Amino acid sequence: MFKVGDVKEIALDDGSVKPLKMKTLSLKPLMFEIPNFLSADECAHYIKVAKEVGLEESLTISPEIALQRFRLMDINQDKLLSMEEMMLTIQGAMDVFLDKEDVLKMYNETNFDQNHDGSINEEESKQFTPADMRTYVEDLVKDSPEKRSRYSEEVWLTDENSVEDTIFQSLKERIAKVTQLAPQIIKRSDFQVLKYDIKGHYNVHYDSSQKLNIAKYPCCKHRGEKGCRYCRFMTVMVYLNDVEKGGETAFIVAGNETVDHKYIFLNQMTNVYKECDAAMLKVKPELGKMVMWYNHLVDQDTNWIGELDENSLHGGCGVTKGEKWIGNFWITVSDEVEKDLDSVVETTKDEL
Ligand SMILES: [Ca+2]
Ligand SMILES: [Ca+2]
Repeated sequence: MFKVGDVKEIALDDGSVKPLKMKTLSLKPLMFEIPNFLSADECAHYIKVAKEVGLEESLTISPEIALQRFRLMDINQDKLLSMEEMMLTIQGAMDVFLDKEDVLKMYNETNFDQNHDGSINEEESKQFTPADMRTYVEDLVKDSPEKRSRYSEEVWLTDENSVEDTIFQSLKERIAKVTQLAPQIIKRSDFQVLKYDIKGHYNVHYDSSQKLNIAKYPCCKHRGEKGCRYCRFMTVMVYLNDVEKGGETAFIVAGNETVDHKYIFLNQMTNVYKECDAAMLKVKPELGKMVMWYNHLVDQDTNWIGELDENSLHGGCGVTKGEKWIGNFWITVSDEVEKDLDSVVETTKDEL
């Protein structure tokens, strides 16, 4: 069994002199770190390739969807929207995290709060539509990207643009070795390189989907299919540089017995840009270091991907000095458990 703080040595059969040292960071979610998983040259390689292929701004929610899911969050049902309720309304619809000063400024600049009492009544809410609010908020985040749920640039490195890349192919073998998963599973997973500038961050989220949504989303998404859910059994993240300040990966409920989503939402705990220090577990970026964790529990019957591990909720804290580069390997499995398991059994045989 694993114990937090334990270090296990993993010898690589690729001619490396030193074995890797895998340390257990958490049991909920099950999570490990391996320093020097990539060499400085390998890190530089991925940054160079990412720049060559070209990074694009990471997308957040589209304006159309923001309007579709717009709900006034009158949580105490007094038919008045308080300042906090307005903050949650904008967060819920637009993935933008305003503070009280921002809301007050919006009221002042738009005459939304006509009677100037700091809250919005039914009459006032009719004058200022969700579309008006969206336009205002979109303008605001242009100058204040730290208020968005996510601020980064990204590029996918796939077999199509990197099949000739022997460094990339050997990384996959190394990942197969440390995760003890079949190379076939690693091979069909996606690798993404991300760059965070100053104020770059990613508020708290899950990397995978709940399995209980299986009726609504019956298939496992592998790049872009519509109507499927994410089946990212594990996340393997590598830090490609040393960050001067900030940019920790924060697991806000690691090790907690229960995860109270309502409490987390109402207290804006998902905003790691502001609340990074409150996280239960923080991993500092370090050139070449890898962290990996299970996004899902293991199903007792199939011994394979089970329900989402609610403790895997995490985010990337704000970069306050320098820039941050990471690579994310999302280990995606399928609903064809037998097929996935067959390939694992084959690997295990090889090792015997
Ligand atoms: Ca209210
Ligand atoms: Ca008012």
